[in-house]
Amino acid sequence: KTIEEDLRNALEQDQLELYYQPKIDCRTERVVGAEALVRWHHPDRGLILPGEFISVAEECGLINRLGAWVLDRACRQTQIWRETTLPGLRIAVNLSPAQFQDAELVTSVTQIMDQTLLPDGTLELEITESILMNNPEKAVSTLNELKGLGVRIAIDDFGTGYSSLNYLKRFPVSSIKIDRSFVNDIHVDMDDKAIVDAVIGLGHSLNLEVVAEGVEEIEQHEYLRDKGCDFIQGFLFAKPLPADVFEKWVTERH
Ligand code: G
Ligand code: G
Ligand code: MN
Ligand code: NA
Repeated sequence: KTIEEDLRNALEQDQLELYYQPKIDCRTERVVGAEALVRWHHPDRGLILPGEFISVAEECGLINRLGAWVLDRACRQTQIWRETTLPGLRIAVNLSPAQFQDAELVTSVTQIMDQTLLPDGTLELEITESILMNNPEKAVSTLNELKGLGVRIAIDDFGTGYSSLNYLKRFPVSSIKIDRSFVNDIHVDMDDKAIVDAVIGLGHSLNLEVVAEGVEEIEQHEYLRDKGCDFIQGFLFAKPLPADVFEKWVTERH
């Protein structure tokens, strides 16, 4: 059987699971939210990471179903957490380019927001720079519709794309996530320092929240905190965790 057939089954047979990576306030070190990251429990092959199957889902037209499942699951879980153990929690969900272009996206986000009643600003969708460049006019209108639903937009992997900076002005974006390739050597490499300093300054002067990804060392956290970065994610704090483990991790930490 091909991975494509297997993936069809996965959706029907409940083999997908969301893991959650904490997003931490750089200054107070409190957990403010989570990024949902999909995992596949393959009956024969065990745990498969999204790097191996998101592109397959895109190619075989399953990405919209998969993405709708992720969005629905992440928002329902967040609603439950907010009402029980984790009040105020925010949730970020990754969108692939095909999902962003799907005419049904705004409709399905509207439905989920109606069903879960998540307050404005609770749901954040992470998109990459390339999504905005394919069809900028369409992208602006989609983003404005999402913004009207109280959804925040983050630019993921910021700095790795080809686009000009002017889209930060034109598109209704609320945060940027500095790609982890810039964060890796931040405490030792002068060029990476310069890039990260500039991105934090740029983000703040445009009133955007700045998030740094891939923080693994205390020195990286300290550098980012001293430069005024708002939020951080990374293995220094936690890997992406299954829902029950995430909940326990956050409640024991606070
Ligand atoms: O979880 P991991 O670090 O292995 O994620 C690898 C990549 O897969 C990341 O770029 C992430 O954005 C992407 N990814 C994870 N979950 C999802 C998802 O639910 N939808 C989409 N479109 N991409 C995802
Ligand atoms: O592209 P995106 O930002 O959505 O990717 C998220 C991916 O980054 C997840 O697969 C997650 O496992 C990974 N990740 C998260 N924190 C770290 C980290 O500190 N170091 C490394 N190497 N990967 C990380
Ligand atoms: Mn992401
Ligand atoms: Na990223």
